[in-house]
Amino acid sequence: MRRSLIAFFFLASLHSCSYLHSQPNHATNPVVDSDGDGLSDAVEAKLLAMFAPDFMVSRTDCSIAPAQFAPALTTPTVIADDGTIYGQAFPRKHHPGEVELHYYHLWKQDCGELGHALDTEHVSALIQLGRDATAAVALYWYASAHEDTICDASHLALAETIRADKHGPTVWISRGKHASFLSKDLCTHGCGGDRCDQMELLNVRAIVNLGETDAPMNSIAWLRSSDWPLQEKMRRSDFPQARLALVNKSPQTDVVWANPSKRPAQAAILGLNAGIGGAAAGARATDTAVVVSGDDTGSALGVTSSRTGSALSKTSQNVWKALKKSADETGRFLIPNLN
Ligand SMILES: [Ca+2]
Repeated sequence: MRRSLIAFFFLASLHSCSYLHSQPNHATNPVVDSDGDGLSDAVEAKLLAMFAPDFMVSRTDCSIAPAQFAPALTTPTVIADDGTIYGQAFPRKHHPGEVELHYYHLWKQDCGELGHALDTEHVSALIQLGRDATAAVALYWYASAHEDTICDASHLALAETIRADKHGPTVWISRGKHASFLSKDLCTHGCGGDRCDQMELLNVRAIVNLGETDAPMNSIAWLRSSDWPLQEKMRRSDFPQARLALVNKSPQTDVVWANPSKRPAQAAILGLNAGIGGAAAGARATDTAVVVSGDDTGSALGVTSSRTGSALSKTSQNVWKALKKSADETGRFLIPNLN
């Protein structure tokens, strides 16, 4: 699938003479930039195909697969649970030559604890452009997991660390909750309820470019719907400088938490007094989510402390139940917007 997509978009991009251009849609400019962000449609398509992750999903997921939504409707409406991935590509502000790619897996429903209709999840990459499309490399990868909640276990790493600088990484999507993980082992180290079992490679039907929120592509009318937080996720960078600094100051083997400040609160919920943040990292700083082993394990990452991870896994099974119990007793949810 990936090879056929790459071949298609490579041919399409042959007509593009540059990545960035200053006069989009000018009558004399043959390069089309439908969403007006300065990056041609052909280059956006090529980059999205080139770095498309391999998504691992559970064959027992009650929502089946990332869904395709009816483009012309302003309310997100599922056509089919058919493995559609939606992409976004835009230049990184104030960093010429860098592009951010977002890969959204959008689901009919979150069917884990505290489930809800629709589920808006994604992973993203920061790309360094080269002199031509084939020379582009990924610098960092980010995976969202319960983003914007107290259970936020989102994380990021150098692309080289997870061996995904020339192509996409393997991404593990937890069953029912659809949190994204750059390591299968990390799946159970979030904030409860995440399981990555009975996994299989998602057969991606297509990668559909969303464009930008003010200039959708492919006739999509639901980008700004208030039924889900997609607009918010599309409008922000996943790679602010402070977050990249967390990676850059850590050992090159480490995957780090994107929001380490939330880990103490999660530890309290889990009843773990001693730093959930270092769950898989032994004595490493609490910024570290997992340490990639030095042996040749490919994209199946190893961890340095399976003993600690196992203990946390058992504990986390009760987290969603505890949160729900709290909500039942206090009349309000501790986490207002579960992703
Ligand atoms: Ca764009």
